[in-house]
Amino acid sequence: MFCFQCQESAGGTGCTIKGVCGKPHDVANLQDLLIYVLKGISFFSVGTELPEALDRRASVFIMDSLFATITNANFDRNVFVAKIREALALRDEVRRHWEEQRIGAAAELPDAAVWQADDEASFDAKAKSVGVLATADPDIRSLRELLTYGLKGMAAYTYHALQLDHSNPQIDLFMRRALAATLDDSLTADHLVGLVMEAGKYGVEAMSLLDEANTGTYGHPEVTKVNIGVRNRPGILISGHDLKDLEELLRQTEGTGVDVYTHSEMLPAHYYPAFKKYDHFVGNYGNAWWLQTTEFAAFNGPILMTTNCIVPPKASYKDRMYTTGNTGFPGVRHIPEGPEGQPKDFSEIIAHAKRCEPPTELESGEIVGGFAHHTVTGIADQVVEAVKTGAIKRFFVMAGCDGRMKSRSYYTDFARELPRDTVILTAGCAKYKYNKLDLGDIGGIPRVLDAGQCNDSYSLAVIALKLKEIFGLEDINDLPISYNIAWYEQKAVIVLLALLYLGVKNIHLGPTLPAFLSPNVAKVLIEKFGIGGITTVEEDMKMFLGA
Ligand code: SF4
Ligand code: SF3
Repeated sequence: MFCFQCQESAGGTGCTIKGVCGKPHDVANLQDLLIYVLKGISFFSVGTELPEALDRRASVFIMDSLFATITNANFDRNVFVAKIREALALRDEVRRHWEEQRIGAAAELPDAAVWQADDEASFDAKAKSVGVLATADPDIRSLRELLTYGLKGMAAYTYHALQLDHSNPQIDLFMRRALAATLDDSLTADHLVGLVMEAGKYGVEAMSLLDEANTGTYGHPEVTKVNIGVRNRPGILISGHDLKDLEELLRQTEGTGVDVYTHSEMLPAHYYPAFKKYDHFVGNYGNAWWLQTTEFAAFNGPILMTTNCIVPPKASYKDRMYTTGNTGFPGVRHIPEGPEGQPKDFSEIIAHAKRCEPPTELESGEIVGGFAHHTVTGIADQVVEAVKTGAIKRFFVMAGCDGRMKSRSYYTDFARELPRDTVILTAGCAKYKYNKLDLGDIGGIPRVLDAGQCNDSYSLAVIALKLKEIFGLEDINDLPISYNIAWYEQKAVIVLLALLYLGVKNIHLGPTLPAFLSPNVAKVLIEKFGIGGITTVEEDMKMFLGA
């Protein structure tokens, strides 16, 4: 195996024996093979008129499969074996239409378009040769992977939007075009840089689509105080990012005597008006994903993982853990999709909760959030006034991911050391590094404004664009906003590409720059966009504040 898609890749270069995330080598290879066959499907579908139902099936399959390979989502080899089989059948179905419509001489077909096998042993054998290292040129490899990881993040957004019946065929078509392009050896680095930038454009569209889906279905997030203590009844802990699963779980647990708590990236669900009506939706339990091994043990009740990030479970709670959607882990029970048009059935988890003790309290108090674009633009006058009077000197976008590395304590220290006339704009689980610090407020505006999940990073872009408009600025970079973003998995990659597409410069990424950036590709990003890493809190504070 060779995987370097996330920030925790071994040695800062790539995982080769087993993932630091716990992904076994055979699963890593099968994920590579699945992506390889997706490229084959894409090859035949670019420019081919497909019957509507097949076209839709291909789009959904591609987004679903890309999402399944995101870091910490699915560790189950059986899932990937089944998906590879389905991918091969779908590819050949698409191929038949391509053959019927093809005009001119037969071109040489790439191996991803023709390779065939049916048995697992052949899958495992082939999987070893189709991964990242199959591209020899380090810069082309770097750009192909940067593009692919951006697509994985984009697929996560479109997948969530689709759960709420929102889709955009243009985004789906771009995904196929981009995947097919990674098979084309005639494309130069410049071509691929162009596609990477285009991915940023479609990334903005995908985030906007999801924002529309979420706010259209559940209302605009509101400023909300979220309880972080517990009650004395059995509970279910729901983690990941899928709001549709949460909605269904809340409905099915109503009146059962079982409470529902959010964990990690599900925290922002409390900000939506649609979920406030449930009395048994108690609060948020614990912190960011990587602390789940202790927090899930203490929860005492069942845990439902709806998306990334799963840490290989400890025996102390493995039998209380459930996966659903695109997540999976061997030996952990999986809640399947409901029958056509019907909701998923969570009765097994609810019955399980009733047999469990209430959660052990980890902490008490409240945290505040709900500062998505609708809320912040609603108080824009107040914010603008605070900027004009100098009460707010600068905003710091500190969105993104949290992670295990000790070096991430930088973000807690950075938040703490920021001058009191600065405001942090955040989204994603990165917030857990500072959302329980008492950083105060500026004239009633909290110094940490949490817009929501990493999926809601779009809000931060909308806020920046709105401020640019109000201040009558030509360039988004003239705003008093600095970007000090923490990344871990591939949704952060598409957020980064989206920000670059919107013209944001001088973004700092940490705790380390991606291992998948070759020195030349990193150089382009540094020279063209001023991308940088982080150093020490002291040095970076001077750099950002020009002191
Ligand atoms: Fe390693 Fe990250 Fe890949 Fe897991 S996802 S195998 S930790 S690079
Ligand atoms: Fe976190 Fe996994 Fe990225 Fe959604 S839960 S931000 S890491």
